[in-house]
Amino acid sequence: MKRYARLMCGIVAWSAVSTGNAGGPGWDGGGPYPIYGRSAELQGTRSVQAQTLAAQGSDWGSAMLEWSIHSPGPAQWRYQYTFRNFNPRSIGYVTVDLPRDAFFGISTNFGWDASAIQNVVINGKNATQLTYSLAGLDGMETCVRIDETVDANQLIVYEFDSNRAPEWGHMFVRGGGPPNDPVYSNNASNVGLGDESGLDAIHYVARPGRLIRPGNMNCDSLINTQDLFGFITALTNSEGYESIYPACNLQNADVNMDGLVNGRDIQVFVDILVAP
Ligand SMILES: [Ca+2]
Ligand SMILES: [Ca+2]
Repeated sequence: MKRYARLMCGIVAWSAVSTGNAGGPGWDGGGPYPIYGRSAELQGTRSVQAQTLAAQGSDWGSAMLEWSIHSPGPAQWRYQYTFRNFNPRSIGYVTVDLPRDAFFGISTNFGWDASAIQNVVINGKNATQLTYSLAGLDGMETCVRIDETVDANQLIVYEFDSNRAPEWGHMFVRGGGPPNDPVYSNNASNVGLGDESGLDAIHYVARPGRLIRPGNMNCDSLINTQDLFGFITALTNSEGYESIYPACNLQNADVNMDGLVNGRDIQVFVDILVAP
């Protein structure tokens, strides 16, 4: 629980606004995609790239995404995203790129962790996640269609609960006109999912991250001797661990739950393997 407490103490008012690609911790701006999988700030803002809006025939030049995340209890997070300065109905879809471990199976027969995004509310009204897909930079995407017109302040507020703490990832926004607009009314799986080339991506957004499951170092469904190598690597070379297991969570090595990954976890890890 110390880890949880520390997370809550880490709330900072943080703002990083830029045009074009927004930077973030660990990203030097090089390459097409930033680095993901690091703990993200619980509050922050991002500008939305103007090119996207121009391409969609709308005016998103000053559009802004703002997020605020709080944790009502252990392993519970409420995510709130506020879109500002969008014209009414100019957002057709919002897509969240989720980590690989939110997705199970193979492409033709898959499932997902329904607890990763649930209890979806848009502008105070219950909404439904429309589609999941094995896509995205981190493994899968989930999409919601924005049926609500914006309120008097031209805000769109997208909220949901998740079993996952925030990590850096990205979201996609897609334009949409009136209901008979072919872009807006088309199938979400065709138009709602993100364009990885980045014109409609908002980089370095705090979004639900990887599940924490202490002791499971290789991200399969088991905790067993197959996790030994990952555990040792996590303790001795954390960067090496993250490059070998990019979809896994280094914090899974914190098996004694004291918030640290170090030698104090070894005996507990051995105990778990002997009596899982
Ligand atoms: Ca495992
Ligand atoms: Ca520990």
